[in-house]
Amino acid sequence: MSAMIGKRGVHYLQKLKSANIPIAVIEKGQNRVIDASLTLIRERAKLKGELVRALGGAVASTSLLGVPLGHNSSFLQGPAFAPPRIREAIWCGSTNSTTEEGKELNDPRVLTDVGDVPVQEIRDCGVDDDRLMNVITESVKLVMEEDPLHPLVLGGDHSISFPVIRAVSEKLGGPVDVLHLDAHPDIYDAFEGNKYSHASSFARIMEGGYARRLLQVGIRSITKEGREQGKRFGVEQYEMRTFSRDRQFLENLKLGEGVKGVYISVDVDCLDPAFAPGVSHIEPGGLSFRDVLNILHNLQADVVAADVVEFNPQRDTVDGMTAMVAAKLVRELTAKISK
Ligand SMILES: [Mn+2]
Repeated sequence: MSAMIGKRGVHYLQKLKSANIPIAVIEKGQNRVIDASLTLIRERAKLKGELVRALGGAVASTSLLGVPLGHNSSFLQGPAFAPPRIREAIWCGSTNSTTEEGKELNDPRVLTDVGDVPVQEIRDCGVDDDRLMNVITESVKLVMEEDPLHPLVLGGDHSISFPVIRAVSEKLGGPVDVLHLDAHPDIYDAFEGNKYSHASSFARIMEGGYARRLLQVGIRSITKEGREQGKRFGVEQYEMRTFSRDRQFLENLKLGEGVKGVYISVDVDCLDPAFAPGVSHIEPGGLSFRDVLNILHNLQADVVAADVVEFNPQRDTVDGMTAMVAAKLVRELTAKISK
């Protein structure tokens, strides 16, 4: 057990316990840290909500929320360091602030940022993943509370899509359709004994009834269990080996009719590593960046929220190519959400 905790990163619960601090004192402290964390997100979301409402005219406005969590990864933990790198690349002077279809990102009615959920501080005081996932869900709901803000979450590893999609579904009062771009189906019942693993998030989402349809696109690393779980939950899995055949359909999707909206989850490793080498699980044979943009640009849907996950800065090229790729995904998703 301690070896597993070590592998999942800095976690001080064992240390706190061995220091003979009474459990009641630890719990009281944890509650106060969680309260402070939620206050931070609530107040930042209120600030950005007031700003957007003061400017007027926005029906839906994208707001970035960073979730720097990497300890539910099965291989490397670098995605915890992604949010600041993505933000930096969004505003990189080498490009301009206009999306391909003409949205202005420097207009706060299009894009604001409510900062990061303080994942490290929450874990440092020994909070377990059940509660951490609840804090992430509550944080997303706090952003959605500030109409017209819509969350675009910066991961972090893919484990965060479960608490985020749970929040979106619960807040909207019903399931959403989910478009999931990934090399992997992330639908193991549990991975290495961890039900919150980044390889299990979509099992939790389907069990919870948070998604009506789940379309997985870009799949090219899938086991027998991945296919069986896909069948069990009625997942529409589109594998890369048949992409040339499926392309016409996938580049003209219409989703979300009869449900509360559409959620898009983009694992950066959906892309071929030639386009995005800075990921933990390099899997050749993936989508081109233009394939992904065609799917997103032509999608007919009310996109209510999204995430971009699994960018690992520790594996990026020295000139930060994958950071720019992740940032452009965020930019184009912002355009898709904002109205
Ligand atoms: Mn993946």
